[in-house]
Amino acid sequence: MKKNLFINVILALTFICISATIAHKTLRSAFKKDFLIGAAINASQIEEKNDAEATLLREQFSAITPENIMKAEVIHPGWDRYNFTLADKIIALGEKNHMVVNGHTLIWHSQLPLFARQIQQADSFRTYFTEHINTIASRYKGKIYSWDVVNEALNEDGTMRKSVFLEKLGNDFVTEAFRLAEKASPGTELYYNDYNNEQPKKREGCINLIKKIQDAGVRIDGVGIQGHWQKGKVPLKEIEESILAYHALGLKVMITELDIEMLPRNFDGADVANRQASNPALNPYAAGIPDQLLQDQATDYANLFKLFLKHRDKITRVTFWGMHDGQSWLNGWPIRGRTNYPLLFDRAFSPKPAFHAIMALK
Ligand code: 9MR
Repeated sequence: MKKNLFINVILALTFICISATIAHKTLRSAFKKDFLIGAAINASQIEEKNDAEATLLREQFSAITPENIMKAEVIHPGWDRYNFTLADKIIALGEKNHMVVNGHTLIWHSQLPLFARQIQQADSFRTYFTEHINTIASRYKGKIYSWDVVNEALNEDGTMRKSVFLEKLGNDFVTEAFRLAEKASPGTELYYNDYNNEQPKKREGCINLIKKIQDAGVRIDGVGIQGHWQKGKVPLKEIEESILAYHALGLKVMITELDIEMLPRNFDGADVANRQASNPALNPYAAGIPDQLLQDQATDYANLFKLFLKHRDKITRVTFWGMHDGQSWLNGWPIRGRTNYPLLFDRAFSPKPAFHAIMALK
């Protein structure tokens, strides 16, 4: 009897040890008690065309954001025409893999379909705006965890960006968008998302925008700091100040599009309209990147995650803008055809030093 008990205790202890080891092999389990770990995924990843990518996604990530297929030009290409095929598929993928889906994005000045850009009359534009939000948000009511309701409405100095939305609908369009989204999809979390909104001037503008929504009695649940940063230049102080400032407004904070870029460029931020001319000198690691640089990147990532863990009561999700280096938008922006290394997994889907540095914090 005693011998059996002893064997059972040993078996139980072995099981606990093995489980603990397994638990710390993936990002989603290591950070389970802290925040969701997300990835932006493209059409082929939504359709699970590649088995190794599908496994990587399922094992490592607990949240997904469609990189492009919920943007206006894809999901709403004509006045009365919607294309929900891939959007429906990402919702189904999320359910299957127990990953929350963040909708990206209802209102953005970029990637608008031609018909929307050509609307002349302000009242027709308002009808477009209303129908767009109503139709899409209500379709995914009860199915989608959160929406980036408005994306990138601010300039670097904190003033409102001169977009077609501002021009046709006036200053209140952001508040209006949140009001419509809340009505169409009451149970969904609603976020404002931007890049560089950790920088003091833009942060100030972002705070004013959020207060305006709140003062109108409209719900906003969180703010996304995109997090397109560059190696050796991650603004840790500004990021911490921003986490505290947004949290003080009663909001959840998310890092929504994280990557740490390894190649040179001559400006900060992530405005997709900014581009640089191609030049081989600006693509130095096409044949491979020195290990030292990957170690430096790992240090940047570790410092960032130390900060995120310190504020784990305020941060609800950290999403990478892509799963692996081969997929990153930074291979094509701001200069086309480069070889960049911004994420935690390499082109063969293997973990990089940055992955190990983050996991070592747990
Ligand atoms: O990663 C996206 C890329 O594939 C698209 O070509 C680009 C076009 O606008 O948008 C990229 O994603 C952007 C995101 O939607 C909003 N923040 C900046 C991201 C990087 O440009």
